[in-house]
Amino acid sequence: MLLEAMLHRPKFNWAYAYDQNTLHLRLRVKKGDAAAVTAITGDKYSWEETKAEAPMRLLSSDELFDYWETAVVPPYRRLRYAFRLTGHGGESVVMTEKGFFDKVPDNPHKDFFDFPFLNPADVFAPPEWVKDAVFYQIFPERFANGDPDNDPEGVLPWGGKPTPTNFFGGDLQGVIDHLDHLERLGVNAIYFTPLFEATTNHKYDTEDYLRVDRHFGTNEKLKELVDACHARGIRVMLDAVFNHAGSTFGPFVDVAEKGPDSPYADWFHVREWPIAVRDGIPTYDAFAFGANMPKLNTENPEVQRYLLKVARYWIEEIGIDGWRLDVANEVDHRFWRKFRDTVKAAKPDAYILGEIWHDSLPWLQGDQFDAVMNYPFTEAVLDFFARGVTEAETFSAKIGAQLAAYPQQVTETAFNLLDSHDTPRLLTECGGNEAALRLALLFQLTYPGVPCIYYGDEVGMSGLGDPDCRGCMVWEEEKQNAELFRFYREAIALRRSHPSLRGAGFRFLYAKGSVIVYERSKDGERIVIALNAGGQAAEAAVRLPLGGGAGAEAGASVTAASAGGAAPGGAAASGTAGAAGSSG
Ligand code: ARE
Ligand code: CA
Repeated sequence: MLLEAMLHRPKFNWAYAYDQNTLHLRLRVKKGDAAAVTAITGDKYSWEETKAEAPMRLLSSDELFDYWETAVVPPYRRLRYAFRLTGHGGESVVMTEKGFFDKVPDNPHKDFFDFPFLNPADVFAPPEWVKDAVFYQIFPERFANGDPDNDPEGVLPWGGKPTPTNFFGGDLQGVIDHLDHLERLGVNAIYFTPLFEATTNHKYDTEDYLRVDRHFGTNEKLKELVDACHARGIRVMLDAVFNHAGSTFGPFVDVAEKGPDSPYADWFHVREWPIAVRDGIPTYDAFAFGANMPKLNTENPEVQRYLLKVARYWIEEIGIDGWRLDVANEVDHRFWRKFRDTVKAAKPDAYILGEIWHDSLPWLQGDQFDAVMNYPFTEAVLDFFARGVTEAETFSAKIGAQLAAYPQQVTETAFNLLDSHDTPRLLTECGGNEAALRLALLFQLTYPGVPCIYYGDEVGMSGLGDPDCRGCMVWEEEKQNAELFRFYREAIALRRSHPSLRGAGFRFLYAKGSVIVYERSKDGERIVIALNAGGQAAEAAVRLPLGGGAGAEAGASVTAASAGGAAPGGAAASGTAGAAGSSG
């Protein structure tokens, strides 16, 4: 076995509290190296009386490594531990914090890893409701125009081509008018991109954090919308743009006018006075190099007080259920810790979702965010199902790496999207191939985490990246893809009616060429799903795990239609075992 490949560190995704009693231990080993792994555990203050061994199971694999995992309930909430690995030839090695041993060292727990104490305050506990949520993302300027009286000047007829600067008059009344559509689709949570007063059509340049944009409605209108949503069991999450303000934000206007003498001079990061833009680069920090988006100094206590008041206001006065944090990774961690404490004090089960496109573990330790927008998931799914640039082996490796990279709680509440207002639409990524879209959607809706559907995808809208993906919602029935809508509705209903499709229990049974077969399980319910992303029908021989007896299996052959044809290339077998048939 390759010792250099073995990795473990206490805390992070390797040894963490899953709940108030349970620790999860994980170990990385070279792929295929270990035949069995055991955790040797005990309490540091009563080693002899408490020592025990726990077999580990294979959690997932990526291209290079296997990840082994076990759950342990320590008798006194403390754990000393090491790992015994056995190779396929029967050779074995013990891995401790101090290195590798041929056998368990004489004074074992001195050299072992230490999880000092399972303190409930440190347990990362994302809101429970999120695990059962299916989100729907709305870009308010483009969803529906319910009130022509509040339209901005120069508003264009609904359905025109979106540009970075044009307006079509969408508003909150339009959303209220179409809640039936959301309910029919089966979603139970909305994510709104920014709603507050701002100059642009996307509203990421906030002018007033305490007022709904006049072209969208009023604070009272938002309250009416939130209440109407709650009455239907739909939760509401808003976008918090706290990394930067807009250049028309009062304090920034003051700074631009008065320079260093402004009482708000320290609210921003001015590198050089006066406020100006030289060769396209502002003299102050901004989002990217956008002069209209000055970065806020979230280390300044006054700025903190102001933004935390904003965070509380929309929860306490308007009743929202969560915050999506824009450009979350460019804001300091200390601010986000205060933000979390404030938000959770106002509403303990509020969902805090950071916008981070890259590895996000530092923000997902329980003291900052509940989840991040899972763009690595997006990329893996699109490459396999939509763009056809990866094979099943690579896809399963990418997903396997993601499962191992985070604590299980993170997997359970990750925000899994296939597109957004910042990316091309799913159908466009699929090159217009609706069967491929259906497969990607099925995977999204049968995967652990929180799926989010971007408005309009369900009726067949397409679009390239920003701004093309921000088209006006298609409401004329004859222009909607009714069959696709039915498929979305059924896929969402399928997820919502099977707990195993929402839980963390996920493993690949097969991944070769264009075919994946995976098992979803929870509390005795098991569902096996086979998807074929290829252009031709394919067959796969799979060992299906049986319920009950350990290791019991049954052979099965799966035939999956191709994604190239009219029929989606999926097949599913549910129950404890048995052959998976073709759904055609
Ligand atoms: C405008 C134009 C664009 C143009 C851009 C260039 O519309 O056509 O390309 O300016 O400056 C908002 C608006 C955008 C607007 C932008 C700037 O919605 O329409 O673009 O403001 O005025 C990175 C960030 C991530 C950010 C994306 C866009 O890390 O935080 O870029 N996303 C949020 C919102 C956006 C919003 C802003 C931030 C600003 O969701 O809608 O833009 O408030 C890789 C990188 C990522 C990168 C990602 C996308 O994967 O790893 O870091 O995200 O690509 O580019
Ligand atoms: Ca309007």
